[in-house]
Amino acid sequence: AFNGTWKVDRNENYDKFMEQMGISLVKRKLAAHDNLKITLEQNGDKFHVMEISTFRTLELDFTLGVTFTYSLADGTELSGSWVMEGDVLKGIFVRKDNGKTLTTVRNIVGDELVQSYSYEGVEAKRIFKKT
Ligand code: MYR
Repeated sequence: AFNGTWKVDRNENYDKFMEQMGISLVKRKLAAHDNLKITLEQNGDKFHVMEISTFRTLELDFTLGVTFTYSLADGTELSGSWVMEGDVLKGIFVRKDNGKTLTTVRNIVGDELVQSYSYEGVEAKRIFKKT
């Protein structure tokens, strides 16, 4: 169900979320219009991800339940993993610089992919449409 290429359509509370993450105003303004496109390819418990935005192009592989490192566009490193709960992907990641936890969920709602983020009490969503 997650397979395909997803292009960000809209954000909810994303600026506040990034602010909580400690991201500067200038970077937040750029990130709000990053034209993020994510391609997901699932094979069993393995995923291949391609991420394209105005910041960068990046490919990575992860396996459900297996910890990996992911760097945000500003260089902040996260370590964590995704698990599947029912039809929902749940990610728990820890920032390497301060040890604080970022949780994220990917959920298919209708024909959209909804990715929710939570960090230090602030929640946001990015909603993607299939291309
Ligand atoms: C992937 O499955 O796409 C790779 C792993 C993603 C890890 C969690 C992403 C959190 C991104 C937070 C972005 C907010 C920037 C302040």
